[in-house]
Amino acid sequence: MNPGFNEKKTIVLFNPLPVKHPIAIQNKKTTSFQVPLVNVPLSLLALARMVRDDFDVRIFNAVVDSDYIEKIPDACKDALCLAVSSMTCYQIRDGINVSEAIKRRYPSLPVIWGGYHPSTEPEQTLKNPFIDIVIRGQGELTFREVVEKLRHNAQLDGIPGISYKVGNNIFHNPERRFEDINLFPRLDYDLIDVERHIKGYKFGKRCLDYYSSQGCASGCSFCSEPVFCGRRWSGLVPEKAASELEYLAKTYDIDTFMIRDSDFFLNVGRVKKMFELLIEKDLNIRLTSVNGRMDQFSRIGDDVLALARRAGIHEVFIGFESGYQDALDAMGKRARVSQIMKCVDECIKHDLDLRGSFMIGVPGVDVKEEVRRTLAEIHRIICAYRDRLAHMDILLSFFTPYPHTELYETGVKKGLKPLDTLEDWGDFDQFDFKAPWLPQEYFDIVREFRAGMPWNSGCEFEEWRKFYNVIMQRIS
Ligand code: B12
Ligand code: SF4
Repeated sequence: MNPGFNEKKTIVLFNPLPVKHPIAIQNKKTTSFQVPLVNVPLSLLALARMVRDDFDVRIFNAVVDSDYIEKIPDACKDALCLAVSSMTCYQIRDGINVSEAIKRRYPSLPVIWGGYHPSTEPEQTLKNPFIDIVIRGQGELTFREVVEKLRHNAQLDGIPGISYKVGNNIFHNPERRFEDINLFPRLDYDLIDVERHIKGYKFGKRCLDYYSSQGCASGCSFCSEPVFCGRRWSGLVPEKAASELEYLAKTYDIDTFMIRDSDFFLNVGRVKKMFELLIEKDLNIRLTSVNGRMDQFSRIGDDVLALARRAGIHEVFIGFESGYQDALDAMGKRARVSQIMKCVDECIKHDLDLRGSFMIGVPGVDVKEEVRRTLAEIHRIICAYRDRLAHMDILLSFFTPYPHTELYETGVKKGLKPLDTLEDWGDFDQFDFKAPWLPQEYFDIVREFRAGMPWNSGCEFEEWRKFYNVIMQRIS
């Protein structure tokens, strides 16, 4: 039965499962081992806020809705569209499976994809027979316009920021301007079952995801962010961010927020004001995983960091990436190895926990030096935190290619097999990607080193020191 004139059409939004790896699923952790897999589907909430007044929005998040395979087809009956969000990971495979099931059952239901992967690979994405429309980049305004057109059965030409298929022909409309996120309404967390999205994290029991800015102004050559947002960035004004945090903390009894920005500290004036407001509000909340760039963080200044700590910032997340300057340069980090310990010293001085990430296997650099110096740098950080190991952790991963990044192209020249289809990307296991230029011996050493790090193995500092010396002897 078709909905009546005044009845709202249903829009089904789906966030597929990010990881398939058995360890991750078992522990409900991501590949980083420390970060819980349960995440608020912020991407979908960002879209939902634009359409919820006029449509009946149904959100499925695979990490919490374990029955999504059965429930989504029922929700799609008489719906206006199915919209899927995907990063470059197992989400693609899971998203394809669900899109296929829906298309087989409702062949005329439009299936829309958005997020980092489709945005950076729209053509390949649309070659998949079960996907009709790709929304590229920031989704809010584009999604709103697309569903309006679908509701009125109108043509999609003229909507900036989309790629779409008519028969076998793929069309790419011009790019859409990256909007100021202050123009959008606040996220409606009540569209999801918030209780099921609250996780324990570090010292907090009720941790919720939140973001206060979108995009990143840097141009690191391994990262999708510059391809996705063209180095643009937009941040909520401090008053808005502080009042949203206050609202969420009070409404859902939240003690910790996991901050999902890509470049939180970019505008120092903004964060200073936000910290002052949070101090004034005295919310007794912790902000964790707050992302900072090492070049900027190492120079940000004691006054800002002291304010940050008073405002509730308990942990910063810094992408150090490498202890080898050649690798940092190849990654376009615009940072110096010496800034790593500067950041560490700042964190210790201001009682900020540290979560740092490093990667091994950058194409085009001397592998032995890369491994040796990076492991040594990690050891240096561990030594600095030796009496307070619970206050730091390091995510050590392997270089993984992402579509249309500079280092993907370098990788292909160095023997990486090109990933030519959406399915190739979806089935590409990034859990521990061993690049063809990374010798097995070093790959194994890095994995052993990672498993032996104190927070992964449970060892004490002295034990760690001995283990580290043995590993380093094998490299020199
Ligand atoms: C939270 C998060 C996660 C969560 C899962 C999030 C989820 N969707 O379920 C976890 C921690 C599981 C995760 C995992 C990974 N992540 Co992650 N993650 C993030 C993070 C920090 C925030 C995402 C977010 O919610 N942003 C806020 C929302 C509002 O923004 P958005 O997602 O971009 O959505 C907007 C648009 O993209 C678009 N949009 C998005 N979806 C859709 C869908 C439709 C239909 C439409 C129309 C529009 C649309 O509209 C939205 C509003 O403007 C981002 C960085 C960032 N700041 O975005 C990285 C990021 C997305 N992750 C990234 C990566 C690489 C990963 C990993 C693959 C890393 C790895 N190798 O381990 C893993 C994958 C799984 C694994 N192996 O563990 C990359 C993405 C690169 C890429 N090409 O996909 C990012 C950009 C970080 C980075 N700079 O490298 N991640
Ligand atoms: S690695 Fe971090 S700083 Fe560099 S472009 Fe990506 S999000 Fe921005």
